Amino acid sequence: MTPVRTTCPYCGVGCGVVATPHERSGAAIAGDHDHPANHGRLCSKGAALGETLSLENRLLHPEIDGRRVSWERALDAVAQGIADIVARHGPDAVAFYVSGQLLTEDYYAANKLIKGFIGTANIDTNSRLCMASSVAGHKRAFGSDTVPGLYEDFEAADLVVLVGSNLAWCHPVLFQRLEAAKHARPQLRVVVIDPRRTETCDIADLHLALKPGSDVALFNALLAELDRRNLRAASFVSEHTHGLADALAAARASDVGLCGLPAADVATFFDWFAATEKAVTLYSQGVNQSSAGVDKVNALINCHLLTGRIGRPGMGPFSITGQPNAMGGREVGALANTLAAHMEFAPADIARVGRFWRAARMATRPGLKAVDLFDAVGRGEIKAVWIMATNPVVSLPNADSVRDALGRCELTIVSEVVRTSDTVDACRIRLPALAWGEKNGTVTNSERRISRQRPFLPAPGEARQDWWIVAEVARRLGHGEAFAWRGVADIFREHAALSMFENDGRRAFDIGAMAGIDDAAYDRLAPFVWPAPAGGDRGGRRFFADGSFFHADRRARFFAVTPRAPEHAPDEAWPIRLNTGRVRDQWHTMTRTGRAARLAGHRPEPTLELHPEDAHAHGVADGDIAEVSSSWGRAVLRVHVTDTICAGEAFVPMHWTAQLSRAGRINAAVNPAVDPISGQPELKHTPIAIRHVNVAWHGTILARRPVMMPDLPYWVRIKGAGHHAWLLAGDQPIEAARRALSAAMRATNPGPWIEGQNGTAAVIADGRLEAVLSVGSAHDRSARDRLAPFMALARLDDGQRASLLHGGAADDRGGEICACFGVSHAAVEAAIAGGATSFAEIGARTLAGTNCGSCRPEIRALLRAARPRKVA
Ligand SMILES: Nc1nc2c(c(=O)[nH]1)N[C@H]1C(S)=C(S)[C@@H](COP(=O)(O)OP(=O)(O)OC[C@H]3O[C@@H](n4cnc5c(=O)[nH]c(N)nc54)[C@H](O)[C@@H]3O)O[C@H]1N2
Ligand SMILES: Nc1nc2c(c(=O)[nH]1)N[C@H]1C(S)=C(S)[C@@H](COP(=O)(O)OP(=O)(O)OC[C@H]3O[C@@H](n4cnc5c(=O)[nH]c(N)nc54)[C@H](O)[C@@H]3O)O[C@H]1N2
Ligand code: SF4
Ligand SMILES: [Mo]
Repeated sequence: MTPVRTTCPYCGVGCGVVATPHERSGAAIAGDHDHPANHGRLCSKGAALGETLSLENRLLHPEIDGRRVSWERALDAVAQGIADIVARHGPDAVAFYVSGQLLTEDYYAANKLIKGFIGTANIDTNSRLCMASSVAGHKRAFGSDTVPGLYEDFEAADLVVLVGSNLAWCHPVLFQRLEAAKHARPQLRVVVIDPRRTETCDIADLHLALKPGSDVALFNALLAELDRRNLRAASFVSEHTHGLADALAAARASDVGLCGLPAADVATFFDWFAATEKAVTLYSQGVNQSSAGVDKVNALINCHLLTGRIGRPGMGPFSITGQPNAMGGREVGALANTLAAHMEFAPADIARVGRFWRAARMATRPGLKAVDLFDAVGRGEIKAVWIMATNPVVSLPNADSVRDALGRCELTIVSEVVRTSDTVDACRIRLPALAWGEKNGTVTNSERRISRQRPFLPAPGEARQDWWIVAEVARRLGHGEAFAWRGVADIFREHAALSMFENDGRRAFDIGAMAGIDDAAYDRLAPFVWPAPAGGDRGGRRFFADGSFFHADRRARFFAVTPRAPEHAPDEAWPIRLNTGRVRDQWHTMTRTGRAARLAGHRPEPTLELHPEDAHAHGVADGDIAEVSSSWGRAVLRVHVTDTICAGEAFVPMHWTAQLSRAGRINAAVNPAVDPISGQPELKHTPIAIRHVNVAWHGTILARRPVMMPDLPYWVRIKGAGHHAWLLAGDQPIEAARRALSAAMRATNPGPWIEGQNGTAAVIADGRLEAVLSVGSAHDRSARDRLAPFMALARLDDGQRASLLHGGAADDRGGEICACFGVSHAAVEAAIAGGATSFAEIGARTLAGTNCGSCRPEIRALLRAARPRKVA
């Protein structure tokens, strides 16, 4: 089959992928050497894309109330339901909740329907949880939501400051580019500003583990210090900016002591920043997901404006985006408070967009932002909600209230690729969408580069692309003409035409050059960076080097910002600060990465990371089960004790859902405080209490077919190669538990139950291992690794059967490090003990780190630990 060039559906790096399909639901995946974002590299998640394409748990037909219906019926029900609610309660009783994982064309269609034809701006996107503070900060400073720089600026810089970014795990290919640049030019310094010592710190020359939420105080102090040292770019500031005096006064008044950092480290950071013209400040969710998120953004932009370090090679503030099309969503204006093509809810813009769309009923004011939107659903003010390509029952804060709100809502519609998810399960009308590899369109990455996602697999079942579903509903609502696109190229041209419509250089986003391309050119479209105005230069330029900003007077704004503590402070009842985020090999709510067995080894469970002092104080040890609770809800997790976080703080990954765990869905406990300007939730900071959960036993199950877990305080389901695995723990007596688990396992994996030694028992039918259980009073981390090879055998011979049932515990391999080749910590450590001193030698002995490279930071940490003074 012919290889197809497309773009990775995960992070905002936007790597080019070459996919070569080999069967209905399979493809060989490689990095695209010609794509400027990755030059052929892929991280562990990208490299495993081929394993996520199966049709298992795909939603393949429309459903109403759990029953399969025709598209006609489903679309009629959606359209009639919306029309009816608008007639009875007005357009504001309808809402869409969409996603940065929609393609630009899908996104454009959804936004056009609700804002131009249903007549409400009650559409928000999961970018509210992700980029809203950056958007607002950009607009305050620049007058437009514009990322000034390009990826090559990291490579050209002499100082890269990473603020609230775990780049090594969340944008691994950019991390690798930065690492390579640092290797080539050792004078390139890296500073990491993060309360946790993450894998990203591995290449850092300095790590500032500041107090959570204190970034404004740090950047205020930097601003004051830069000014004190006369580093003001005098003519740039006087000719192209406003507001420095106020910003400086606020900066001088704020106290860097709030950051709780060693004075010498702060001084080093300031010295480096002061001395380095080519400085990039890259920032992510440690900045955005905060009740002071917008102020954090402006605090760091202030420093770049003061020094005039913006828009030139190797310098500038750089907001790195999370989702593959977070930027596309901003371009089509799908946030509740923006209009399409970088326009706002100003009367002239409303009229302009309405004119361009020939809108039947144009929204005239901003709609509700995500957290408020679901509150309004809960209060019954919003009576119809249509969710597309996002899983809010897992990803919104105070998530149980989101689920309850959906349960009470009159009309709940979800467009999804999976048949079951925490959100799908809560919605009545389910519409099957095309997934990555099937859908067709464009995405924009963090450096404003627009790339094609191209289909390489046939559409499965009755699934249709999101834009088509929207257009069919629009047609039924009587707006067929405005949605009469024949395909995605039509939508892209319309989007491009709107970007240049009455623009005259007033709006940064202009891809007018694309308004007239034909279908063939769209199909061939090579990745390009905007702006790309009609007839203009399409060189993919940076913004703002010339000092021309997008406020009416063309000047940038300094913002006076004052440190503000997170909205909810820890107290006696909730003494620990909960921070949340990501792990290397999982993507969000795991509906796709959770299908790949090779991505399950690195972090198989939802963990609560705790500092040793706090673990001790709470009577919990590594491997124990603990409950996290807050004013909002609770979760139950596996304890991991580590000194990578500070005392008083805890970290839990956001990924686990009710599908994959008993109670690992951490957002049930996360507070719904938001930034007052951006409405972005404070996902990095919730006061919590921790309680040791007493369990009598720990167990591991591997089974060919899914097992319905009995009621237990803790279980987590893990994808294995050709089987499912569960890690569990319970409080009933161990013998009672064995009986209950045996019954549950045999219900779906029938066959004789055979008891072995050391707590092992198995279902073996016709010589094949169908399911196996291992239980004991202690947590046995190695059980899954010991049992998995037996599941891979077609038949057990006598020796294999004896070693399965009577073998002792295996050595603990310390968890997996390399996802591509399944290499454990223990194997890498053995290679180091055997004399390997470099990546190359470890790779030669174990293969670890020789494919995608995502595990290199962890390998290097082991090398460092073995030879403290020698850096790999
Ligand atoms: N593997 C993987 N990669 C992903 C994703 C994924 O799900 N999995 N998701 C993608 C998406 S949508 C996004 S938005 C990005 C997110 O990418 P990142 O923002 O890099 O990831 P996070 O882990 O959410 O948070 C980053 C860091 O912020 C730190 N932090 C917490 N509080 C503060 C604070 O007050 N100040 C500072 N300075 N730092 C703080 C946390 O300790 C954490 O290490 O990742 C993208 N890439
Ligand atoms: N505690 C905590 N919570 C967080 C965060 C955090 O750091 N901490 N981060 C927040 C951030 S930055 C983000 S971006 C969000 C992400 O949170 P979500 O957007 O809720 O997470 P995903 O799992 O990516 O959800 C995407 C859904 O769309 C489906 N899907 C995939 N492709 C398509 C398609 O083409 N069409 C349709 N219709 N459906 C599709 C997938 O199956 C999946 O169910 O989580 C936020 N929540
Ligand atoms: S860094 Fe990884 S997840 Fe991000 S786009 Fe590239 S391959 Fe995909
Ligand atoms: Mo995100």
